[in-house]
Amino acid sequence: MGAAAFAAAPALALGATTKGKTRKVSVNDNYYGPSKLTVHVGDTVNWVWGDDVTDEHDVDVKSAPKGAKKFHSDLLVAGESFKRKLTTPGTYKIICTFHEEEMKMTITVKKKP
Ligand SMILES: [Cu+2]
Repeated sequence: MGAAAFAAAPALALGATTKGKTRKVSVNDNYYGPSKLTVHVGDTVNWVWGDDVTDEHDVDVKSAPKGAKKFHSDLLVAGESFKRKLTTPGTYKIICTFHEEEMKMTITVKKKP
């Protein structure tokens, strides 16, 4: 048991010091999946428009943490994608400008442990 714990430690330390992860969000006809996402500073969010999407959608930051730059994708269609690295901790509220009432998501960016 002592040996197993010892062997696992270096792998964990390596993971914590390497660059951020990429987290996928699917863009669908009038919803993002998931609608709530928690990531860490330095992670990249990659929005991917599904192959069966029939309408245009975008990714628009409605509110961002203090000091963070807002961003806005083009209106994209099936098979396209858009990514952003999030470097400021806090809460990002994202909407699709075409379907603002129903199509929104929240991303919480946490400081690295
Ligand atoms: Cu939309």
